[in-house]
This record gives sequence, C-alpha cells and structure tokens, in this order.
Amino acid sequence: MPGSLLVLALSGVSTTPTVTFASTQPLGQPDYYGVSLSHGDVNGDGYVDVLIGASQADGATPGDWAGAVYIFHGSASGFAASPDTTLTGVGPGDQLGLSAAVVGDVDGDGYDDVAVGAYTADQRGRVSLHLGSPSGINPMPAAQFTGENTGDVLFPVFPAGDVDGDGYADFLLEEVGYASGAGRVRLYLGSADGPPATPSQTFTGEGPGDLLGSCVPGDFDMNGDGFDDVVIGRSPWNGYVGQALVFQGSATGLSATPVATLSGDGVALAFGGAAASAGDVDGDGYDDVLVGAIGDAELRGHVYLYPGSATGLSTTPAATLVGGAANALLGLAMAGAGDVNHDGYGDVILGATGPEAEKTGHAFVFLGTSAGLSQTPGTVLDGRAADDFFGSNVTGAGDLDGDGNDDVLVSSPGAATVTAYGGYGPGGEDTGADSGGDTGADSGQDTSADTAGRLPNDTQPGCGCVTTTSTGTGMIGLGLLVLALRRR
Ligand SMILES: [Ca+2]
Ligand SMILES: [Ca+2]
Ligand SMILES: [Ca+2]
Ligand SMILES: [Ca+2]
Repeated sequence: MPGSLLVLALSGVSTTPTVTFASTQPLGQPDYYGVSLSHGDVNGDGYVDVLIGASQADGATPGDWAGAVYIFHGSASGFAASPDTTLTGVGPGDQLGLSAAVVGDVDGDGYDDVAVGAYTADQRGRVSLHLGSPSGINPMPAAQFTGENTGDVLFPVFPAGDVDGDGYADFLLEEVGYASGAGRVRLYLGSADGPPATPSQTFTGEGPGDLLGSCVPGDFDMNGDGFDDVVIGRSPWNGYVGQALVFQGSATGLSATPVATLSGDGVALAFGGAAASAGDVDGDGYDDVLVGAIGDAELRGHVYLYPGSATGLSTTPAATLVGGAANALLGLAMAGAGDVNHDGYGDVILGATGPEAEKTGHAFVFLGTSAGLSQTPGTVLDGRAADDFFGSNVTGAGDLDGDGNDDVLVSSPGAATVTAYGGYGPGGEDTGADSGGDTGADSGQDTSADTAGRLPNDTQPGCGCVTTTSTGTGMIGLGLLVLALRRR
C-alpha cells in the first residue's frame, strides 16, 4: 500500500559512502583487501572499530602473500587514514587474514578481542588470538592454535556470541581439511583467563568431502533463552545439495548433536555455502537466520530466511530471495545489518558480484518488518567499475557515525577498498546542516562536513587496481574470487 512504500523509500542505507578504507599496496598487485570484515570495540572507548583483512598483502617480499589484518579505531572525529594496528603474516603463503574477526570480549576485561587465521605454508593453518586493551589490539598474540596435522588448514574464525551464557565471548575455529576434508569445528569458551588451550567441544564431519563447517554464523539466539546458538553449513554434503546443522547453546555449551537440520528447497545446490545471523527481522524477540545456496541452474543465487521461535528455528523458510538474473550469485556473502533505519526490526545485507560479466558487483539491503523480511531491497548499492567484485564481502558495522542508525561495510577487493554506507531512518537522509557531529536527534544519516578527520569519500574512484578479466562462474563463492584474483 502507498503508506508502506513511502516509509520504505525514506529509510534504508544511503548510497553515498560515509567512509572509504583503501589499501596502500601498489597498484597492479591485488592484496584481496576486504576478504575479511568485522567490527567491535577493541579499545573500550565506545566507538566502533573496524577490522579489514587482506590475505594477499605483501610481507618481506612483494607477492609473497604473507597477508595482513588492519584495525581502524573509531573516534568522535571518525577514522584515521592509516590503520591503528597492523598484524602481518610471518611467512610466504601465510595468507594472514583470509579469515579474521572481532570475536567479542573473550576474557571479560571490557575490550573486544580479535582472532586472525593464517593458511600457512604447510597448510596446517594457524589462528592467533590478540587481546584488546585501552590502546587497541596487542600485536603479540595471547594464544595460538594450529591444525592437528599438515593439511588440516585451521584458519576460519567465527564469533559464537556467548553460547554458555557466562558473560565471556566464545568463538569457533574450523579445520577445513581435517580427516581428508571431512572438516572439524572447534568451540573455545571464553573465561577470565582467556580461552582454554584445548577446545571445549569439537564437531567433525561425517566423511571425506563433507567439509562440515563451511559456514558458521555466530552471535544469534534463535529461541530467546539467553544462550547463543550456532549453525554449521555442510555445503558440499551429498553431491553439493548441502545442509545446515543447528546446534543449541546452554549453560554447558553447545548441544553435542544438531537440534535441527535445514535443507533448503532442493532448487539450489550448495545450500549452506554461506549463512549469517539476520538479527531479529520480525521483531518477535527471537533471532532469525539466513542460509544461502548459489547453485541453482542459472546461478541466480537463493537466500532462505528461517525464523526463530521459543522452540528454536523453523525448518521451513519464512522467505526466499532469489537473484534477479542469471549469474547474479545473490547470497555469495550475507550478514545481519543491525537496524539501519532504527525501527526495531533487524535488517540484512546480501552481496552479489553478478550478474554482469564484468563483475562490477552489488549489495542489497533488505529491511525487516513486523511481517518479516521485505521481499524487495530497500537499498541497492553498486560497485563503480569492472572487476571491482563489489559485494564479495558484506557486514553490518554497528553505528559507525553515531547517529543512532546502524551502518554497513562492503568490500571491493578488485578496487582494494572497503566502503561504509550509513543507515538512516524514516526522517530521511541528513543533509548535514547540523554541524558538530550528529548525535542522532534527527534520526537521519549524516553525509556531511561535520565528520572532521574522516577519510574523504571514495578516495580511489575506479582506480583499476585490478585488471582481471571476467571469470565465468563457480559454485563456491570464496573459491571463485580466489581463482579470479589468481588469474591475473
Ligand atoms: Ca578482552
Ligand atoms: Ca561464554
Ligand atoms: Ca525473529
Ligand atoms: Ca530496521
């Protein structure tokens, strides 16, 4: 009806970037900037900090793929142009930051902590836990975890929220190559002393090729009991049909076996290749979850929304979003976006590097409503140039500019940038008349000059840092992008 259309039109995410983070690696040497994205408050000052991984960043030798993770501190005046902390890989092929995340406050000292994964030369893999402090992330790791065997490739890291409800953040690590590719997910429970040296629980795939744990969203409470729950995808399971296993949190940790299994609708293969907590899109007090399957016949991409309830996740999707054209690859990346329009309903952001052959890329923000997730995007964000691969990674970013509306981050690894876009509420976009920082009274998105010290918008328009040719299509998002960047 017209009234709701009007509200939709006046709230969402601005298409004008508020901040652009840019790689400093030399042109023509792609570093996979933005392959990992995360946010939290690592220095406890109340401002959101941003983490950006670049797994092919130079180490001692150009092109050695040592990798790096950059952490930018938020402040009243925005973000500095240079990262406040840089973590770098220790050797060629480390690919540090291929996965990295702010995993919450694991030791309960009031500062969020960071876990960074490295592929490593022997493919055993290594994850380092770096603790937050008043001055930010300590570059010296407080703990390190390695794959049990050569080839186990322990590197994906996932915040798990607080699965045992003790107030300490918990996290998950994944060994993608464990047991000939069966895969294993390790749960580490936080404590005042940090995480234990050995995992609190492990979950192992059923057989070679299972790749249990191809995705794990964290920080979601499907049944409102105060214990966060976890979904683990098995994208290649059963001839690439895929499944997603739901594990329930409790005072003693996660359920040893799944309490539910999600299977999609059979239309799209590779179900579970991506997943994310959607937040609470329908405002009923139970978090909802997104699971993607890009392997339909035309590679449009399917994204399914499963609603939470007092008894757990429904195994029937409440909504199915499908890419609008062949090769759209909708749902290659997905995330909860927080509440971009400050209406109390959780919103989500989906990335899609297609459908255009030149891979400019897109991201779509869908708004939550009392009736569930809207079926048309409230905002469409676009990459700027061919081979930007805009939308390869997306995340909610919390409230970066302090206007009361949550913001989003979108990676363009081809352009070696990560761009922030501001949410705004029914009051419409803020045109910037209120100088001196937007405290949120106008519930709008602040695009303006009152953000001194912030990076100028869009510092490298269409820089052409990467000149990959179009890539064709693939079944697995991350693999597709790695292939594309390697083909240079
Ligand atoms: Ca901490
Ligand atoms: Ca905990
Ligand atoms: Ca809900
Ligand atoms: Ca909302």
